[in-house]
Amino acid sequence: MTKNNLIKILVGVVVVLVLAIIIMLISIGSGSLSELFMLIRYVLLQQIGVVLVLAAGGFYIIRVVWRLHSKPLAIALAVLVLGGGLFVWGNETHSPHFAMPAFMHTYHPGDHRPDLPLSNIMKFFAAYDNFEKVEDIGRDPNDVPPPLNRDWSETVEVYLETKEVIAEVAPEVFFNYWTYNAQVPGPMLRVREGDTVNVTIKNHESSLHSHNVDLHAVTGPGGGATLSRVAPGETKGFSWKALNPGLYIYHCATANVSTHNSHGQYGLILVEPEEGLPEVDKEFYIVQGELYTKGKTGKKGLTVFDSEALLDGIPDYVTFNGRIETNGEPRMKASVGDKIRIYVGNGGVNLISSFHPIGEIFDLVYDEGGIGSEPLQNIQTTAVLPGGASIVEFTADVPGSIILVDHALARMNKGAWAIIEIEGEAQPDIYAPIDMGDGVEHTEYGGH
Ligand SMILES: [Cu+2]
Repeated sequence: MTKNNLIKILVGVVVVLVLAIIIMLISIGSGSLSELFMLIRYVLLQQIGVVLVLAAGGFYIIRVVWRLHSKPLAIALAVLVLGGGLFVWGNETHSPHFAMPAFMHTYHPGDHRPDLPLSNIMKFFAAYDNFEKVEDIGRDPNDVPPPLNRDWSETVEVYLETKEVIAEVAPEVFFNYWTYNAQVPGPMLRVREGDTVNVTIKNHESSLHSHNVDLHAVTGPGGGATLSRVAPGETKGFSWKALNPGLYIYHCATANVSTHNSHGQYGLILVEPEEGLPEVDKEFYIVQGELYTKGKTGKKGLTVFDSEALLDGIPDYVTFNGRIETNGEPRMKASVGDKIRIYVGNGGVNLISSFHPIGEIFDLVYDEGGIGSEPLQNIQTTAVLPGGASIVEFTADVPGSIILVDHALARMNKGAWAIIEIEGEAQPDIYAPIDMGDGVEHTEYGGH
């Protein structure tokens, strides 16, 4: 084989690859071609890079053997490649079906693996035009239903639509979220102890997967999951009675459960006690969640779900309400003197949240969302367990920003924070700089 022939082969491989990509993009539809190219250009560049490296490596080996006319060297190289291949192959567990990633084995009940079959990835690109592109996936933390203020039981209708959408985790970082009602978390639900709740769940026609709902407030098998599994386009309903007051997570419980949850399928339901909760000035709704994506945190374009990172419990993003809070206008606002209540949940699936308000103290914590127990008082940080919740309350005493965080603080870098802006008069008897007489205003108190 001459040098020219090898170069021709190399060029041929690249041309075929580029043509295949162009044909794939055209088959998806010209309307979304540029948008899709923008989303997957980093992945394409990476794949082209891999092909170039393999082709150049092959060229190098053949060239060396060709030049030296040495049979023993050719045999040694072949043995090296074969031995290396066996070493890698022998140390991996092997996929029972053709899936991404290929080398993974797990023990989920029913043998439902957390990864996605390669055929689903093909289906995803073929159905790309059908997915709703959601402008803002992060549910507004102000989106809290008002207190019920009634002393009788009712039948409450709840409507959930499961929908797979595309939205930004952070600027220019896109993810294929699976949602309830096209936002993360799903809507906050509010019923009263003793109410009968009729849940209607519809799976949008554009979904590629079945979904369902398991509400931790439900007394009954699967928390509703056994009665609510819906295939794409299907609608089902079930009825349950709210026996226990408290704040509860709901989430998708379709196998593989951890895969569905870590695509964004979770929310909170508050079952008010018969007598209601004490009145406050502001109520907010926050659910912490984790996203597992291929590549490093902040990799731009369409990021693909990473089931190995899920099993290892190392998310690339830890979010308060589905996406990274931008550095723009804070979405939560209150005034000095306001009594604030936050309904906090943890959609998981792996991390325990150490929920903490920087620059405040929780006056009350309904630990683990347990209404009926005596609330804890004067708490700095409270644990919010995966599949668990907490109700925290405090009075905003001074103006300024309160940053809510998961105090496992490395997670702030992955997005686990949100700001409540407190407006109002300064309260120097509570918090003030000290005049050191040097004309410099000393405002650096350090830490929190
Ligand atoms: Cu689901």
